[in-house]
Amino acid sequence: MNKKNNTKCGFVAVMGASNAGKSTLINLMTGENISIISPKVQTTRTRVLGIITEENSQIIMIDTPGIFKPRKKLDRAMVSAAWQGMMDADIILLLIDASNKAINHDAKQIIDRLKKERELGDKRPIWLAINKIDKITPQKLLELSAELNEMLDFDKTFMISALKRKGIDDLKNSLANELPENEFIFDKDDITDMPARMIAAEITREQIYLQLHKELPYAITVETEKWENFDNGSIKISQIIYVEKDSQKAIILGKAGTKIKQLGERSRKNIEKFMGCTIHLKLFVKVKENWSNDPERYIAWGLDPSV
Ligand SMILES: Nc1nc2c(ncn2[C@@H]2O[C@H](COP(=O)(O)OP(=O)(O)OP(=O)(O)O)[C@@H](O)[C@H]2O)c(=O)[nH]1
Ligand SMILES: [Mg+2]
Repeated sequence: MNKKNNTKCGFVAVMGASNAGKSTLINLMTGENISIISPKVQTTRTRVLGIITEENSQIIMIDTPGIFKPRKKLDRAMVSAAWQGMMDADIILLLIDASNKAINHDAKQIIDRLKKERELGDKRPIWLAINKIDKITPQKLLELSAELNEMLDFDKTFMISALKRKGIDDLKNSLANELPENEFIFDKDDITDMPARMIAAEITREQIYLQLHKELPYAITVETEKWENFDNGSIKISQIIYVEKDSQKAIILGKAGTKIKQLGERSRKNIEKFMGCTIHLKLFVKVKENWSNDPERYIAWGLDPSV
């Protein structure tokens, strides 16, 4: 009798405080920039899947918004999406930023919640990955690892640098081994379930995070309004940047429209890299005072407006 090749497939939720490097890790593992990255906190706003398919295994990484103390409605929806990601996973991977002076409050909150889940009988593996090891000494790293393992008895501990690509193969192989035996859920060529028009909007939002200062990135959201494919293979994309006030619109436009031009050029180049074709990108700025309370904006992003 012919034995069928057993395949393994499952979800890994990457949890962590804002800025721990969750999106950097997932992009590195999938080999594509599917989740946007910035040095600012609260970059990821919704659940993003990164799919890694190798011969017999399909690891579906769930990139989650960082956990932080929510103040506004959007914050609550983001944090809720992160916990939902955790509930959906077969393996929970907690990412800790080793470059922080001490284990921060948000990381402690996550550890407390995971501990509670375990006490309630949750048997799923909880793994620890200490990230940004390029920024600390081996001595400090060992101390941090011991401290974290004292707080929660992690099933496995990894020491990695997502930026410098250290320790990633070991983590990936271990995840693939631990996954349950299942048929593949996604096609082997899929890298994410996020529609291209949403990724294109995220790429523009990434530029806003990178090029505009202070609180402004938190006052905007970007949506792709139109997407036209042409016979010559190029794509015309129109996007709306929603802001809350006229003064914010003025900052995004810049003097004589210089800022929005710069944003549009960088975003276009990155969308071209991602899509592998010529992109014509048009950006519009709209003032919508209450966009962060508008259920439509949440639904567009797969967030729950009712939390
Ligand atoms: N030095 C160093 N920096 C890193 C490493 N991994 C990520 N970073 C940086 O940390 C910052 C935050 O990275 P992100 O991947 O956006 O972090 P995140 O956890 O997804 O953040 P949120 O989406 O805001 O929750 C970026 O500036 C990254 O370049 C690492 O291993 N070493
Ligand atoms: Mg992120």
